Amino acid sequence: MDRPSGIWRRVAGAGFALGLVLTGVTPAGAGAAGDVLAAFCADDHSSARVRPGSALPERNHITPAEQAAAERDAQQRFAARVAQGFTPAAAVTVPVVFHVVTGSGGAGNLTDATVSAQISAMNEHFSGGENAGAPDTGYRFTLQETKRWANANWFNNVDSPSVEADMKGSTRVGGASTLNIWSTNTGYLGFATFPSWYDRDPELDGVVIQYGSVPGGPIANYNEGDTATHETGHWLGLYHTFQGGCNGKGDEVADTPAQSSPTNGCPIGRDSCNKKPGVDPIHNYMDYSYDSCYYEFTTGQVTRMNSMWTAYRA
Ligand SMILES: [Ca+2]
Ligand SMILES: [Ca+2]
Ligand SMILES: [Zn+2]
Repeated sequence: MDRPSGIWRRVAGAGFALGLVLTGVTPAGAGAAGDVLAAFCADDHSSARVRPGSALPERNHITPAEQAAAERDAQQRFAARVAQGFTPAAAVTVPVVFHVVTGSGGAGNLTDATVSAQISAMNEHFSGGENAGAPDTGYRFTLQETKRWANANWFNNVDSPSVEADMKGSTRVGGASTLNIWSTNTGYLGFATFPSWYDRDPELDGVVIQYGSVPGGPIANYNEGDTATHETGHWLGLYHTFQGGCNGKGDEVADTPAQSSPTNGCPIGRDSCNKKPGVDPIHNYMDYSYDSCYYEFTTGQVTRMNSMWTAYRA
């Protein structure tokens, strides 16, 4: 494919974490930690969360022109839906089909309990349960089915667009309102499709996560299940909080302060657009901060998700 096909939350190369993992135990439900350690043993590379030496292609670049076109399409679709009598729902329950893809020797074979913990984490995050000031988005997720696929090619090579298409095309369930999540050994923390891409590529619709990012997984600082929340935010139509940088329309959400670049870690008070009001929204699920740093979506993001749901998924 010759166009961006995913929005990627990148894996951090957290070299300092290696010792912690080696001296610890393999987290429950996380599968073989060795694969993850081999993949992630690299030094930290600041805010971009790029794995040093990675040959993975850049797949999340949304140009200003693409963003403008997407916004026009969304507004037209939303207006058409409203004209048909649809109104944004105050609460949406999303059925989830969770695909546990496994490699050789059962690598990545998340337990049912871990899958359940991942869904619970998403519900806590989307309900505003991590911070008193966080709004309840109204989105909830119910596990419709867990499917298990022993396929080392899908597991290890999902970052290849052809393998991704084969995996998704062979396994995806439901229509635009069903969230399919595939846990794999992707070299990224995760990636997702935007709702506006559904009509063009319905078989690709959904979220792919690194199996080590689930609650209790082996990826230090990114193992509280927040990656699935971040990717689901994209699936519901949210951009990164740093989309567009300091100027212009940014992430198209008014109550997330402008941000020039992704956040790494949890730098309280970071202000990457110091000529724009507000400090960076480092606690927002749509930044790149540590899982422990995330605690909110904003009311503006809720409004945007509802509009996108009405336009594309209702
Ligand atoms: Ca904003
Ligand atoms: Ca600022
Ligand atoms: Zn992302």
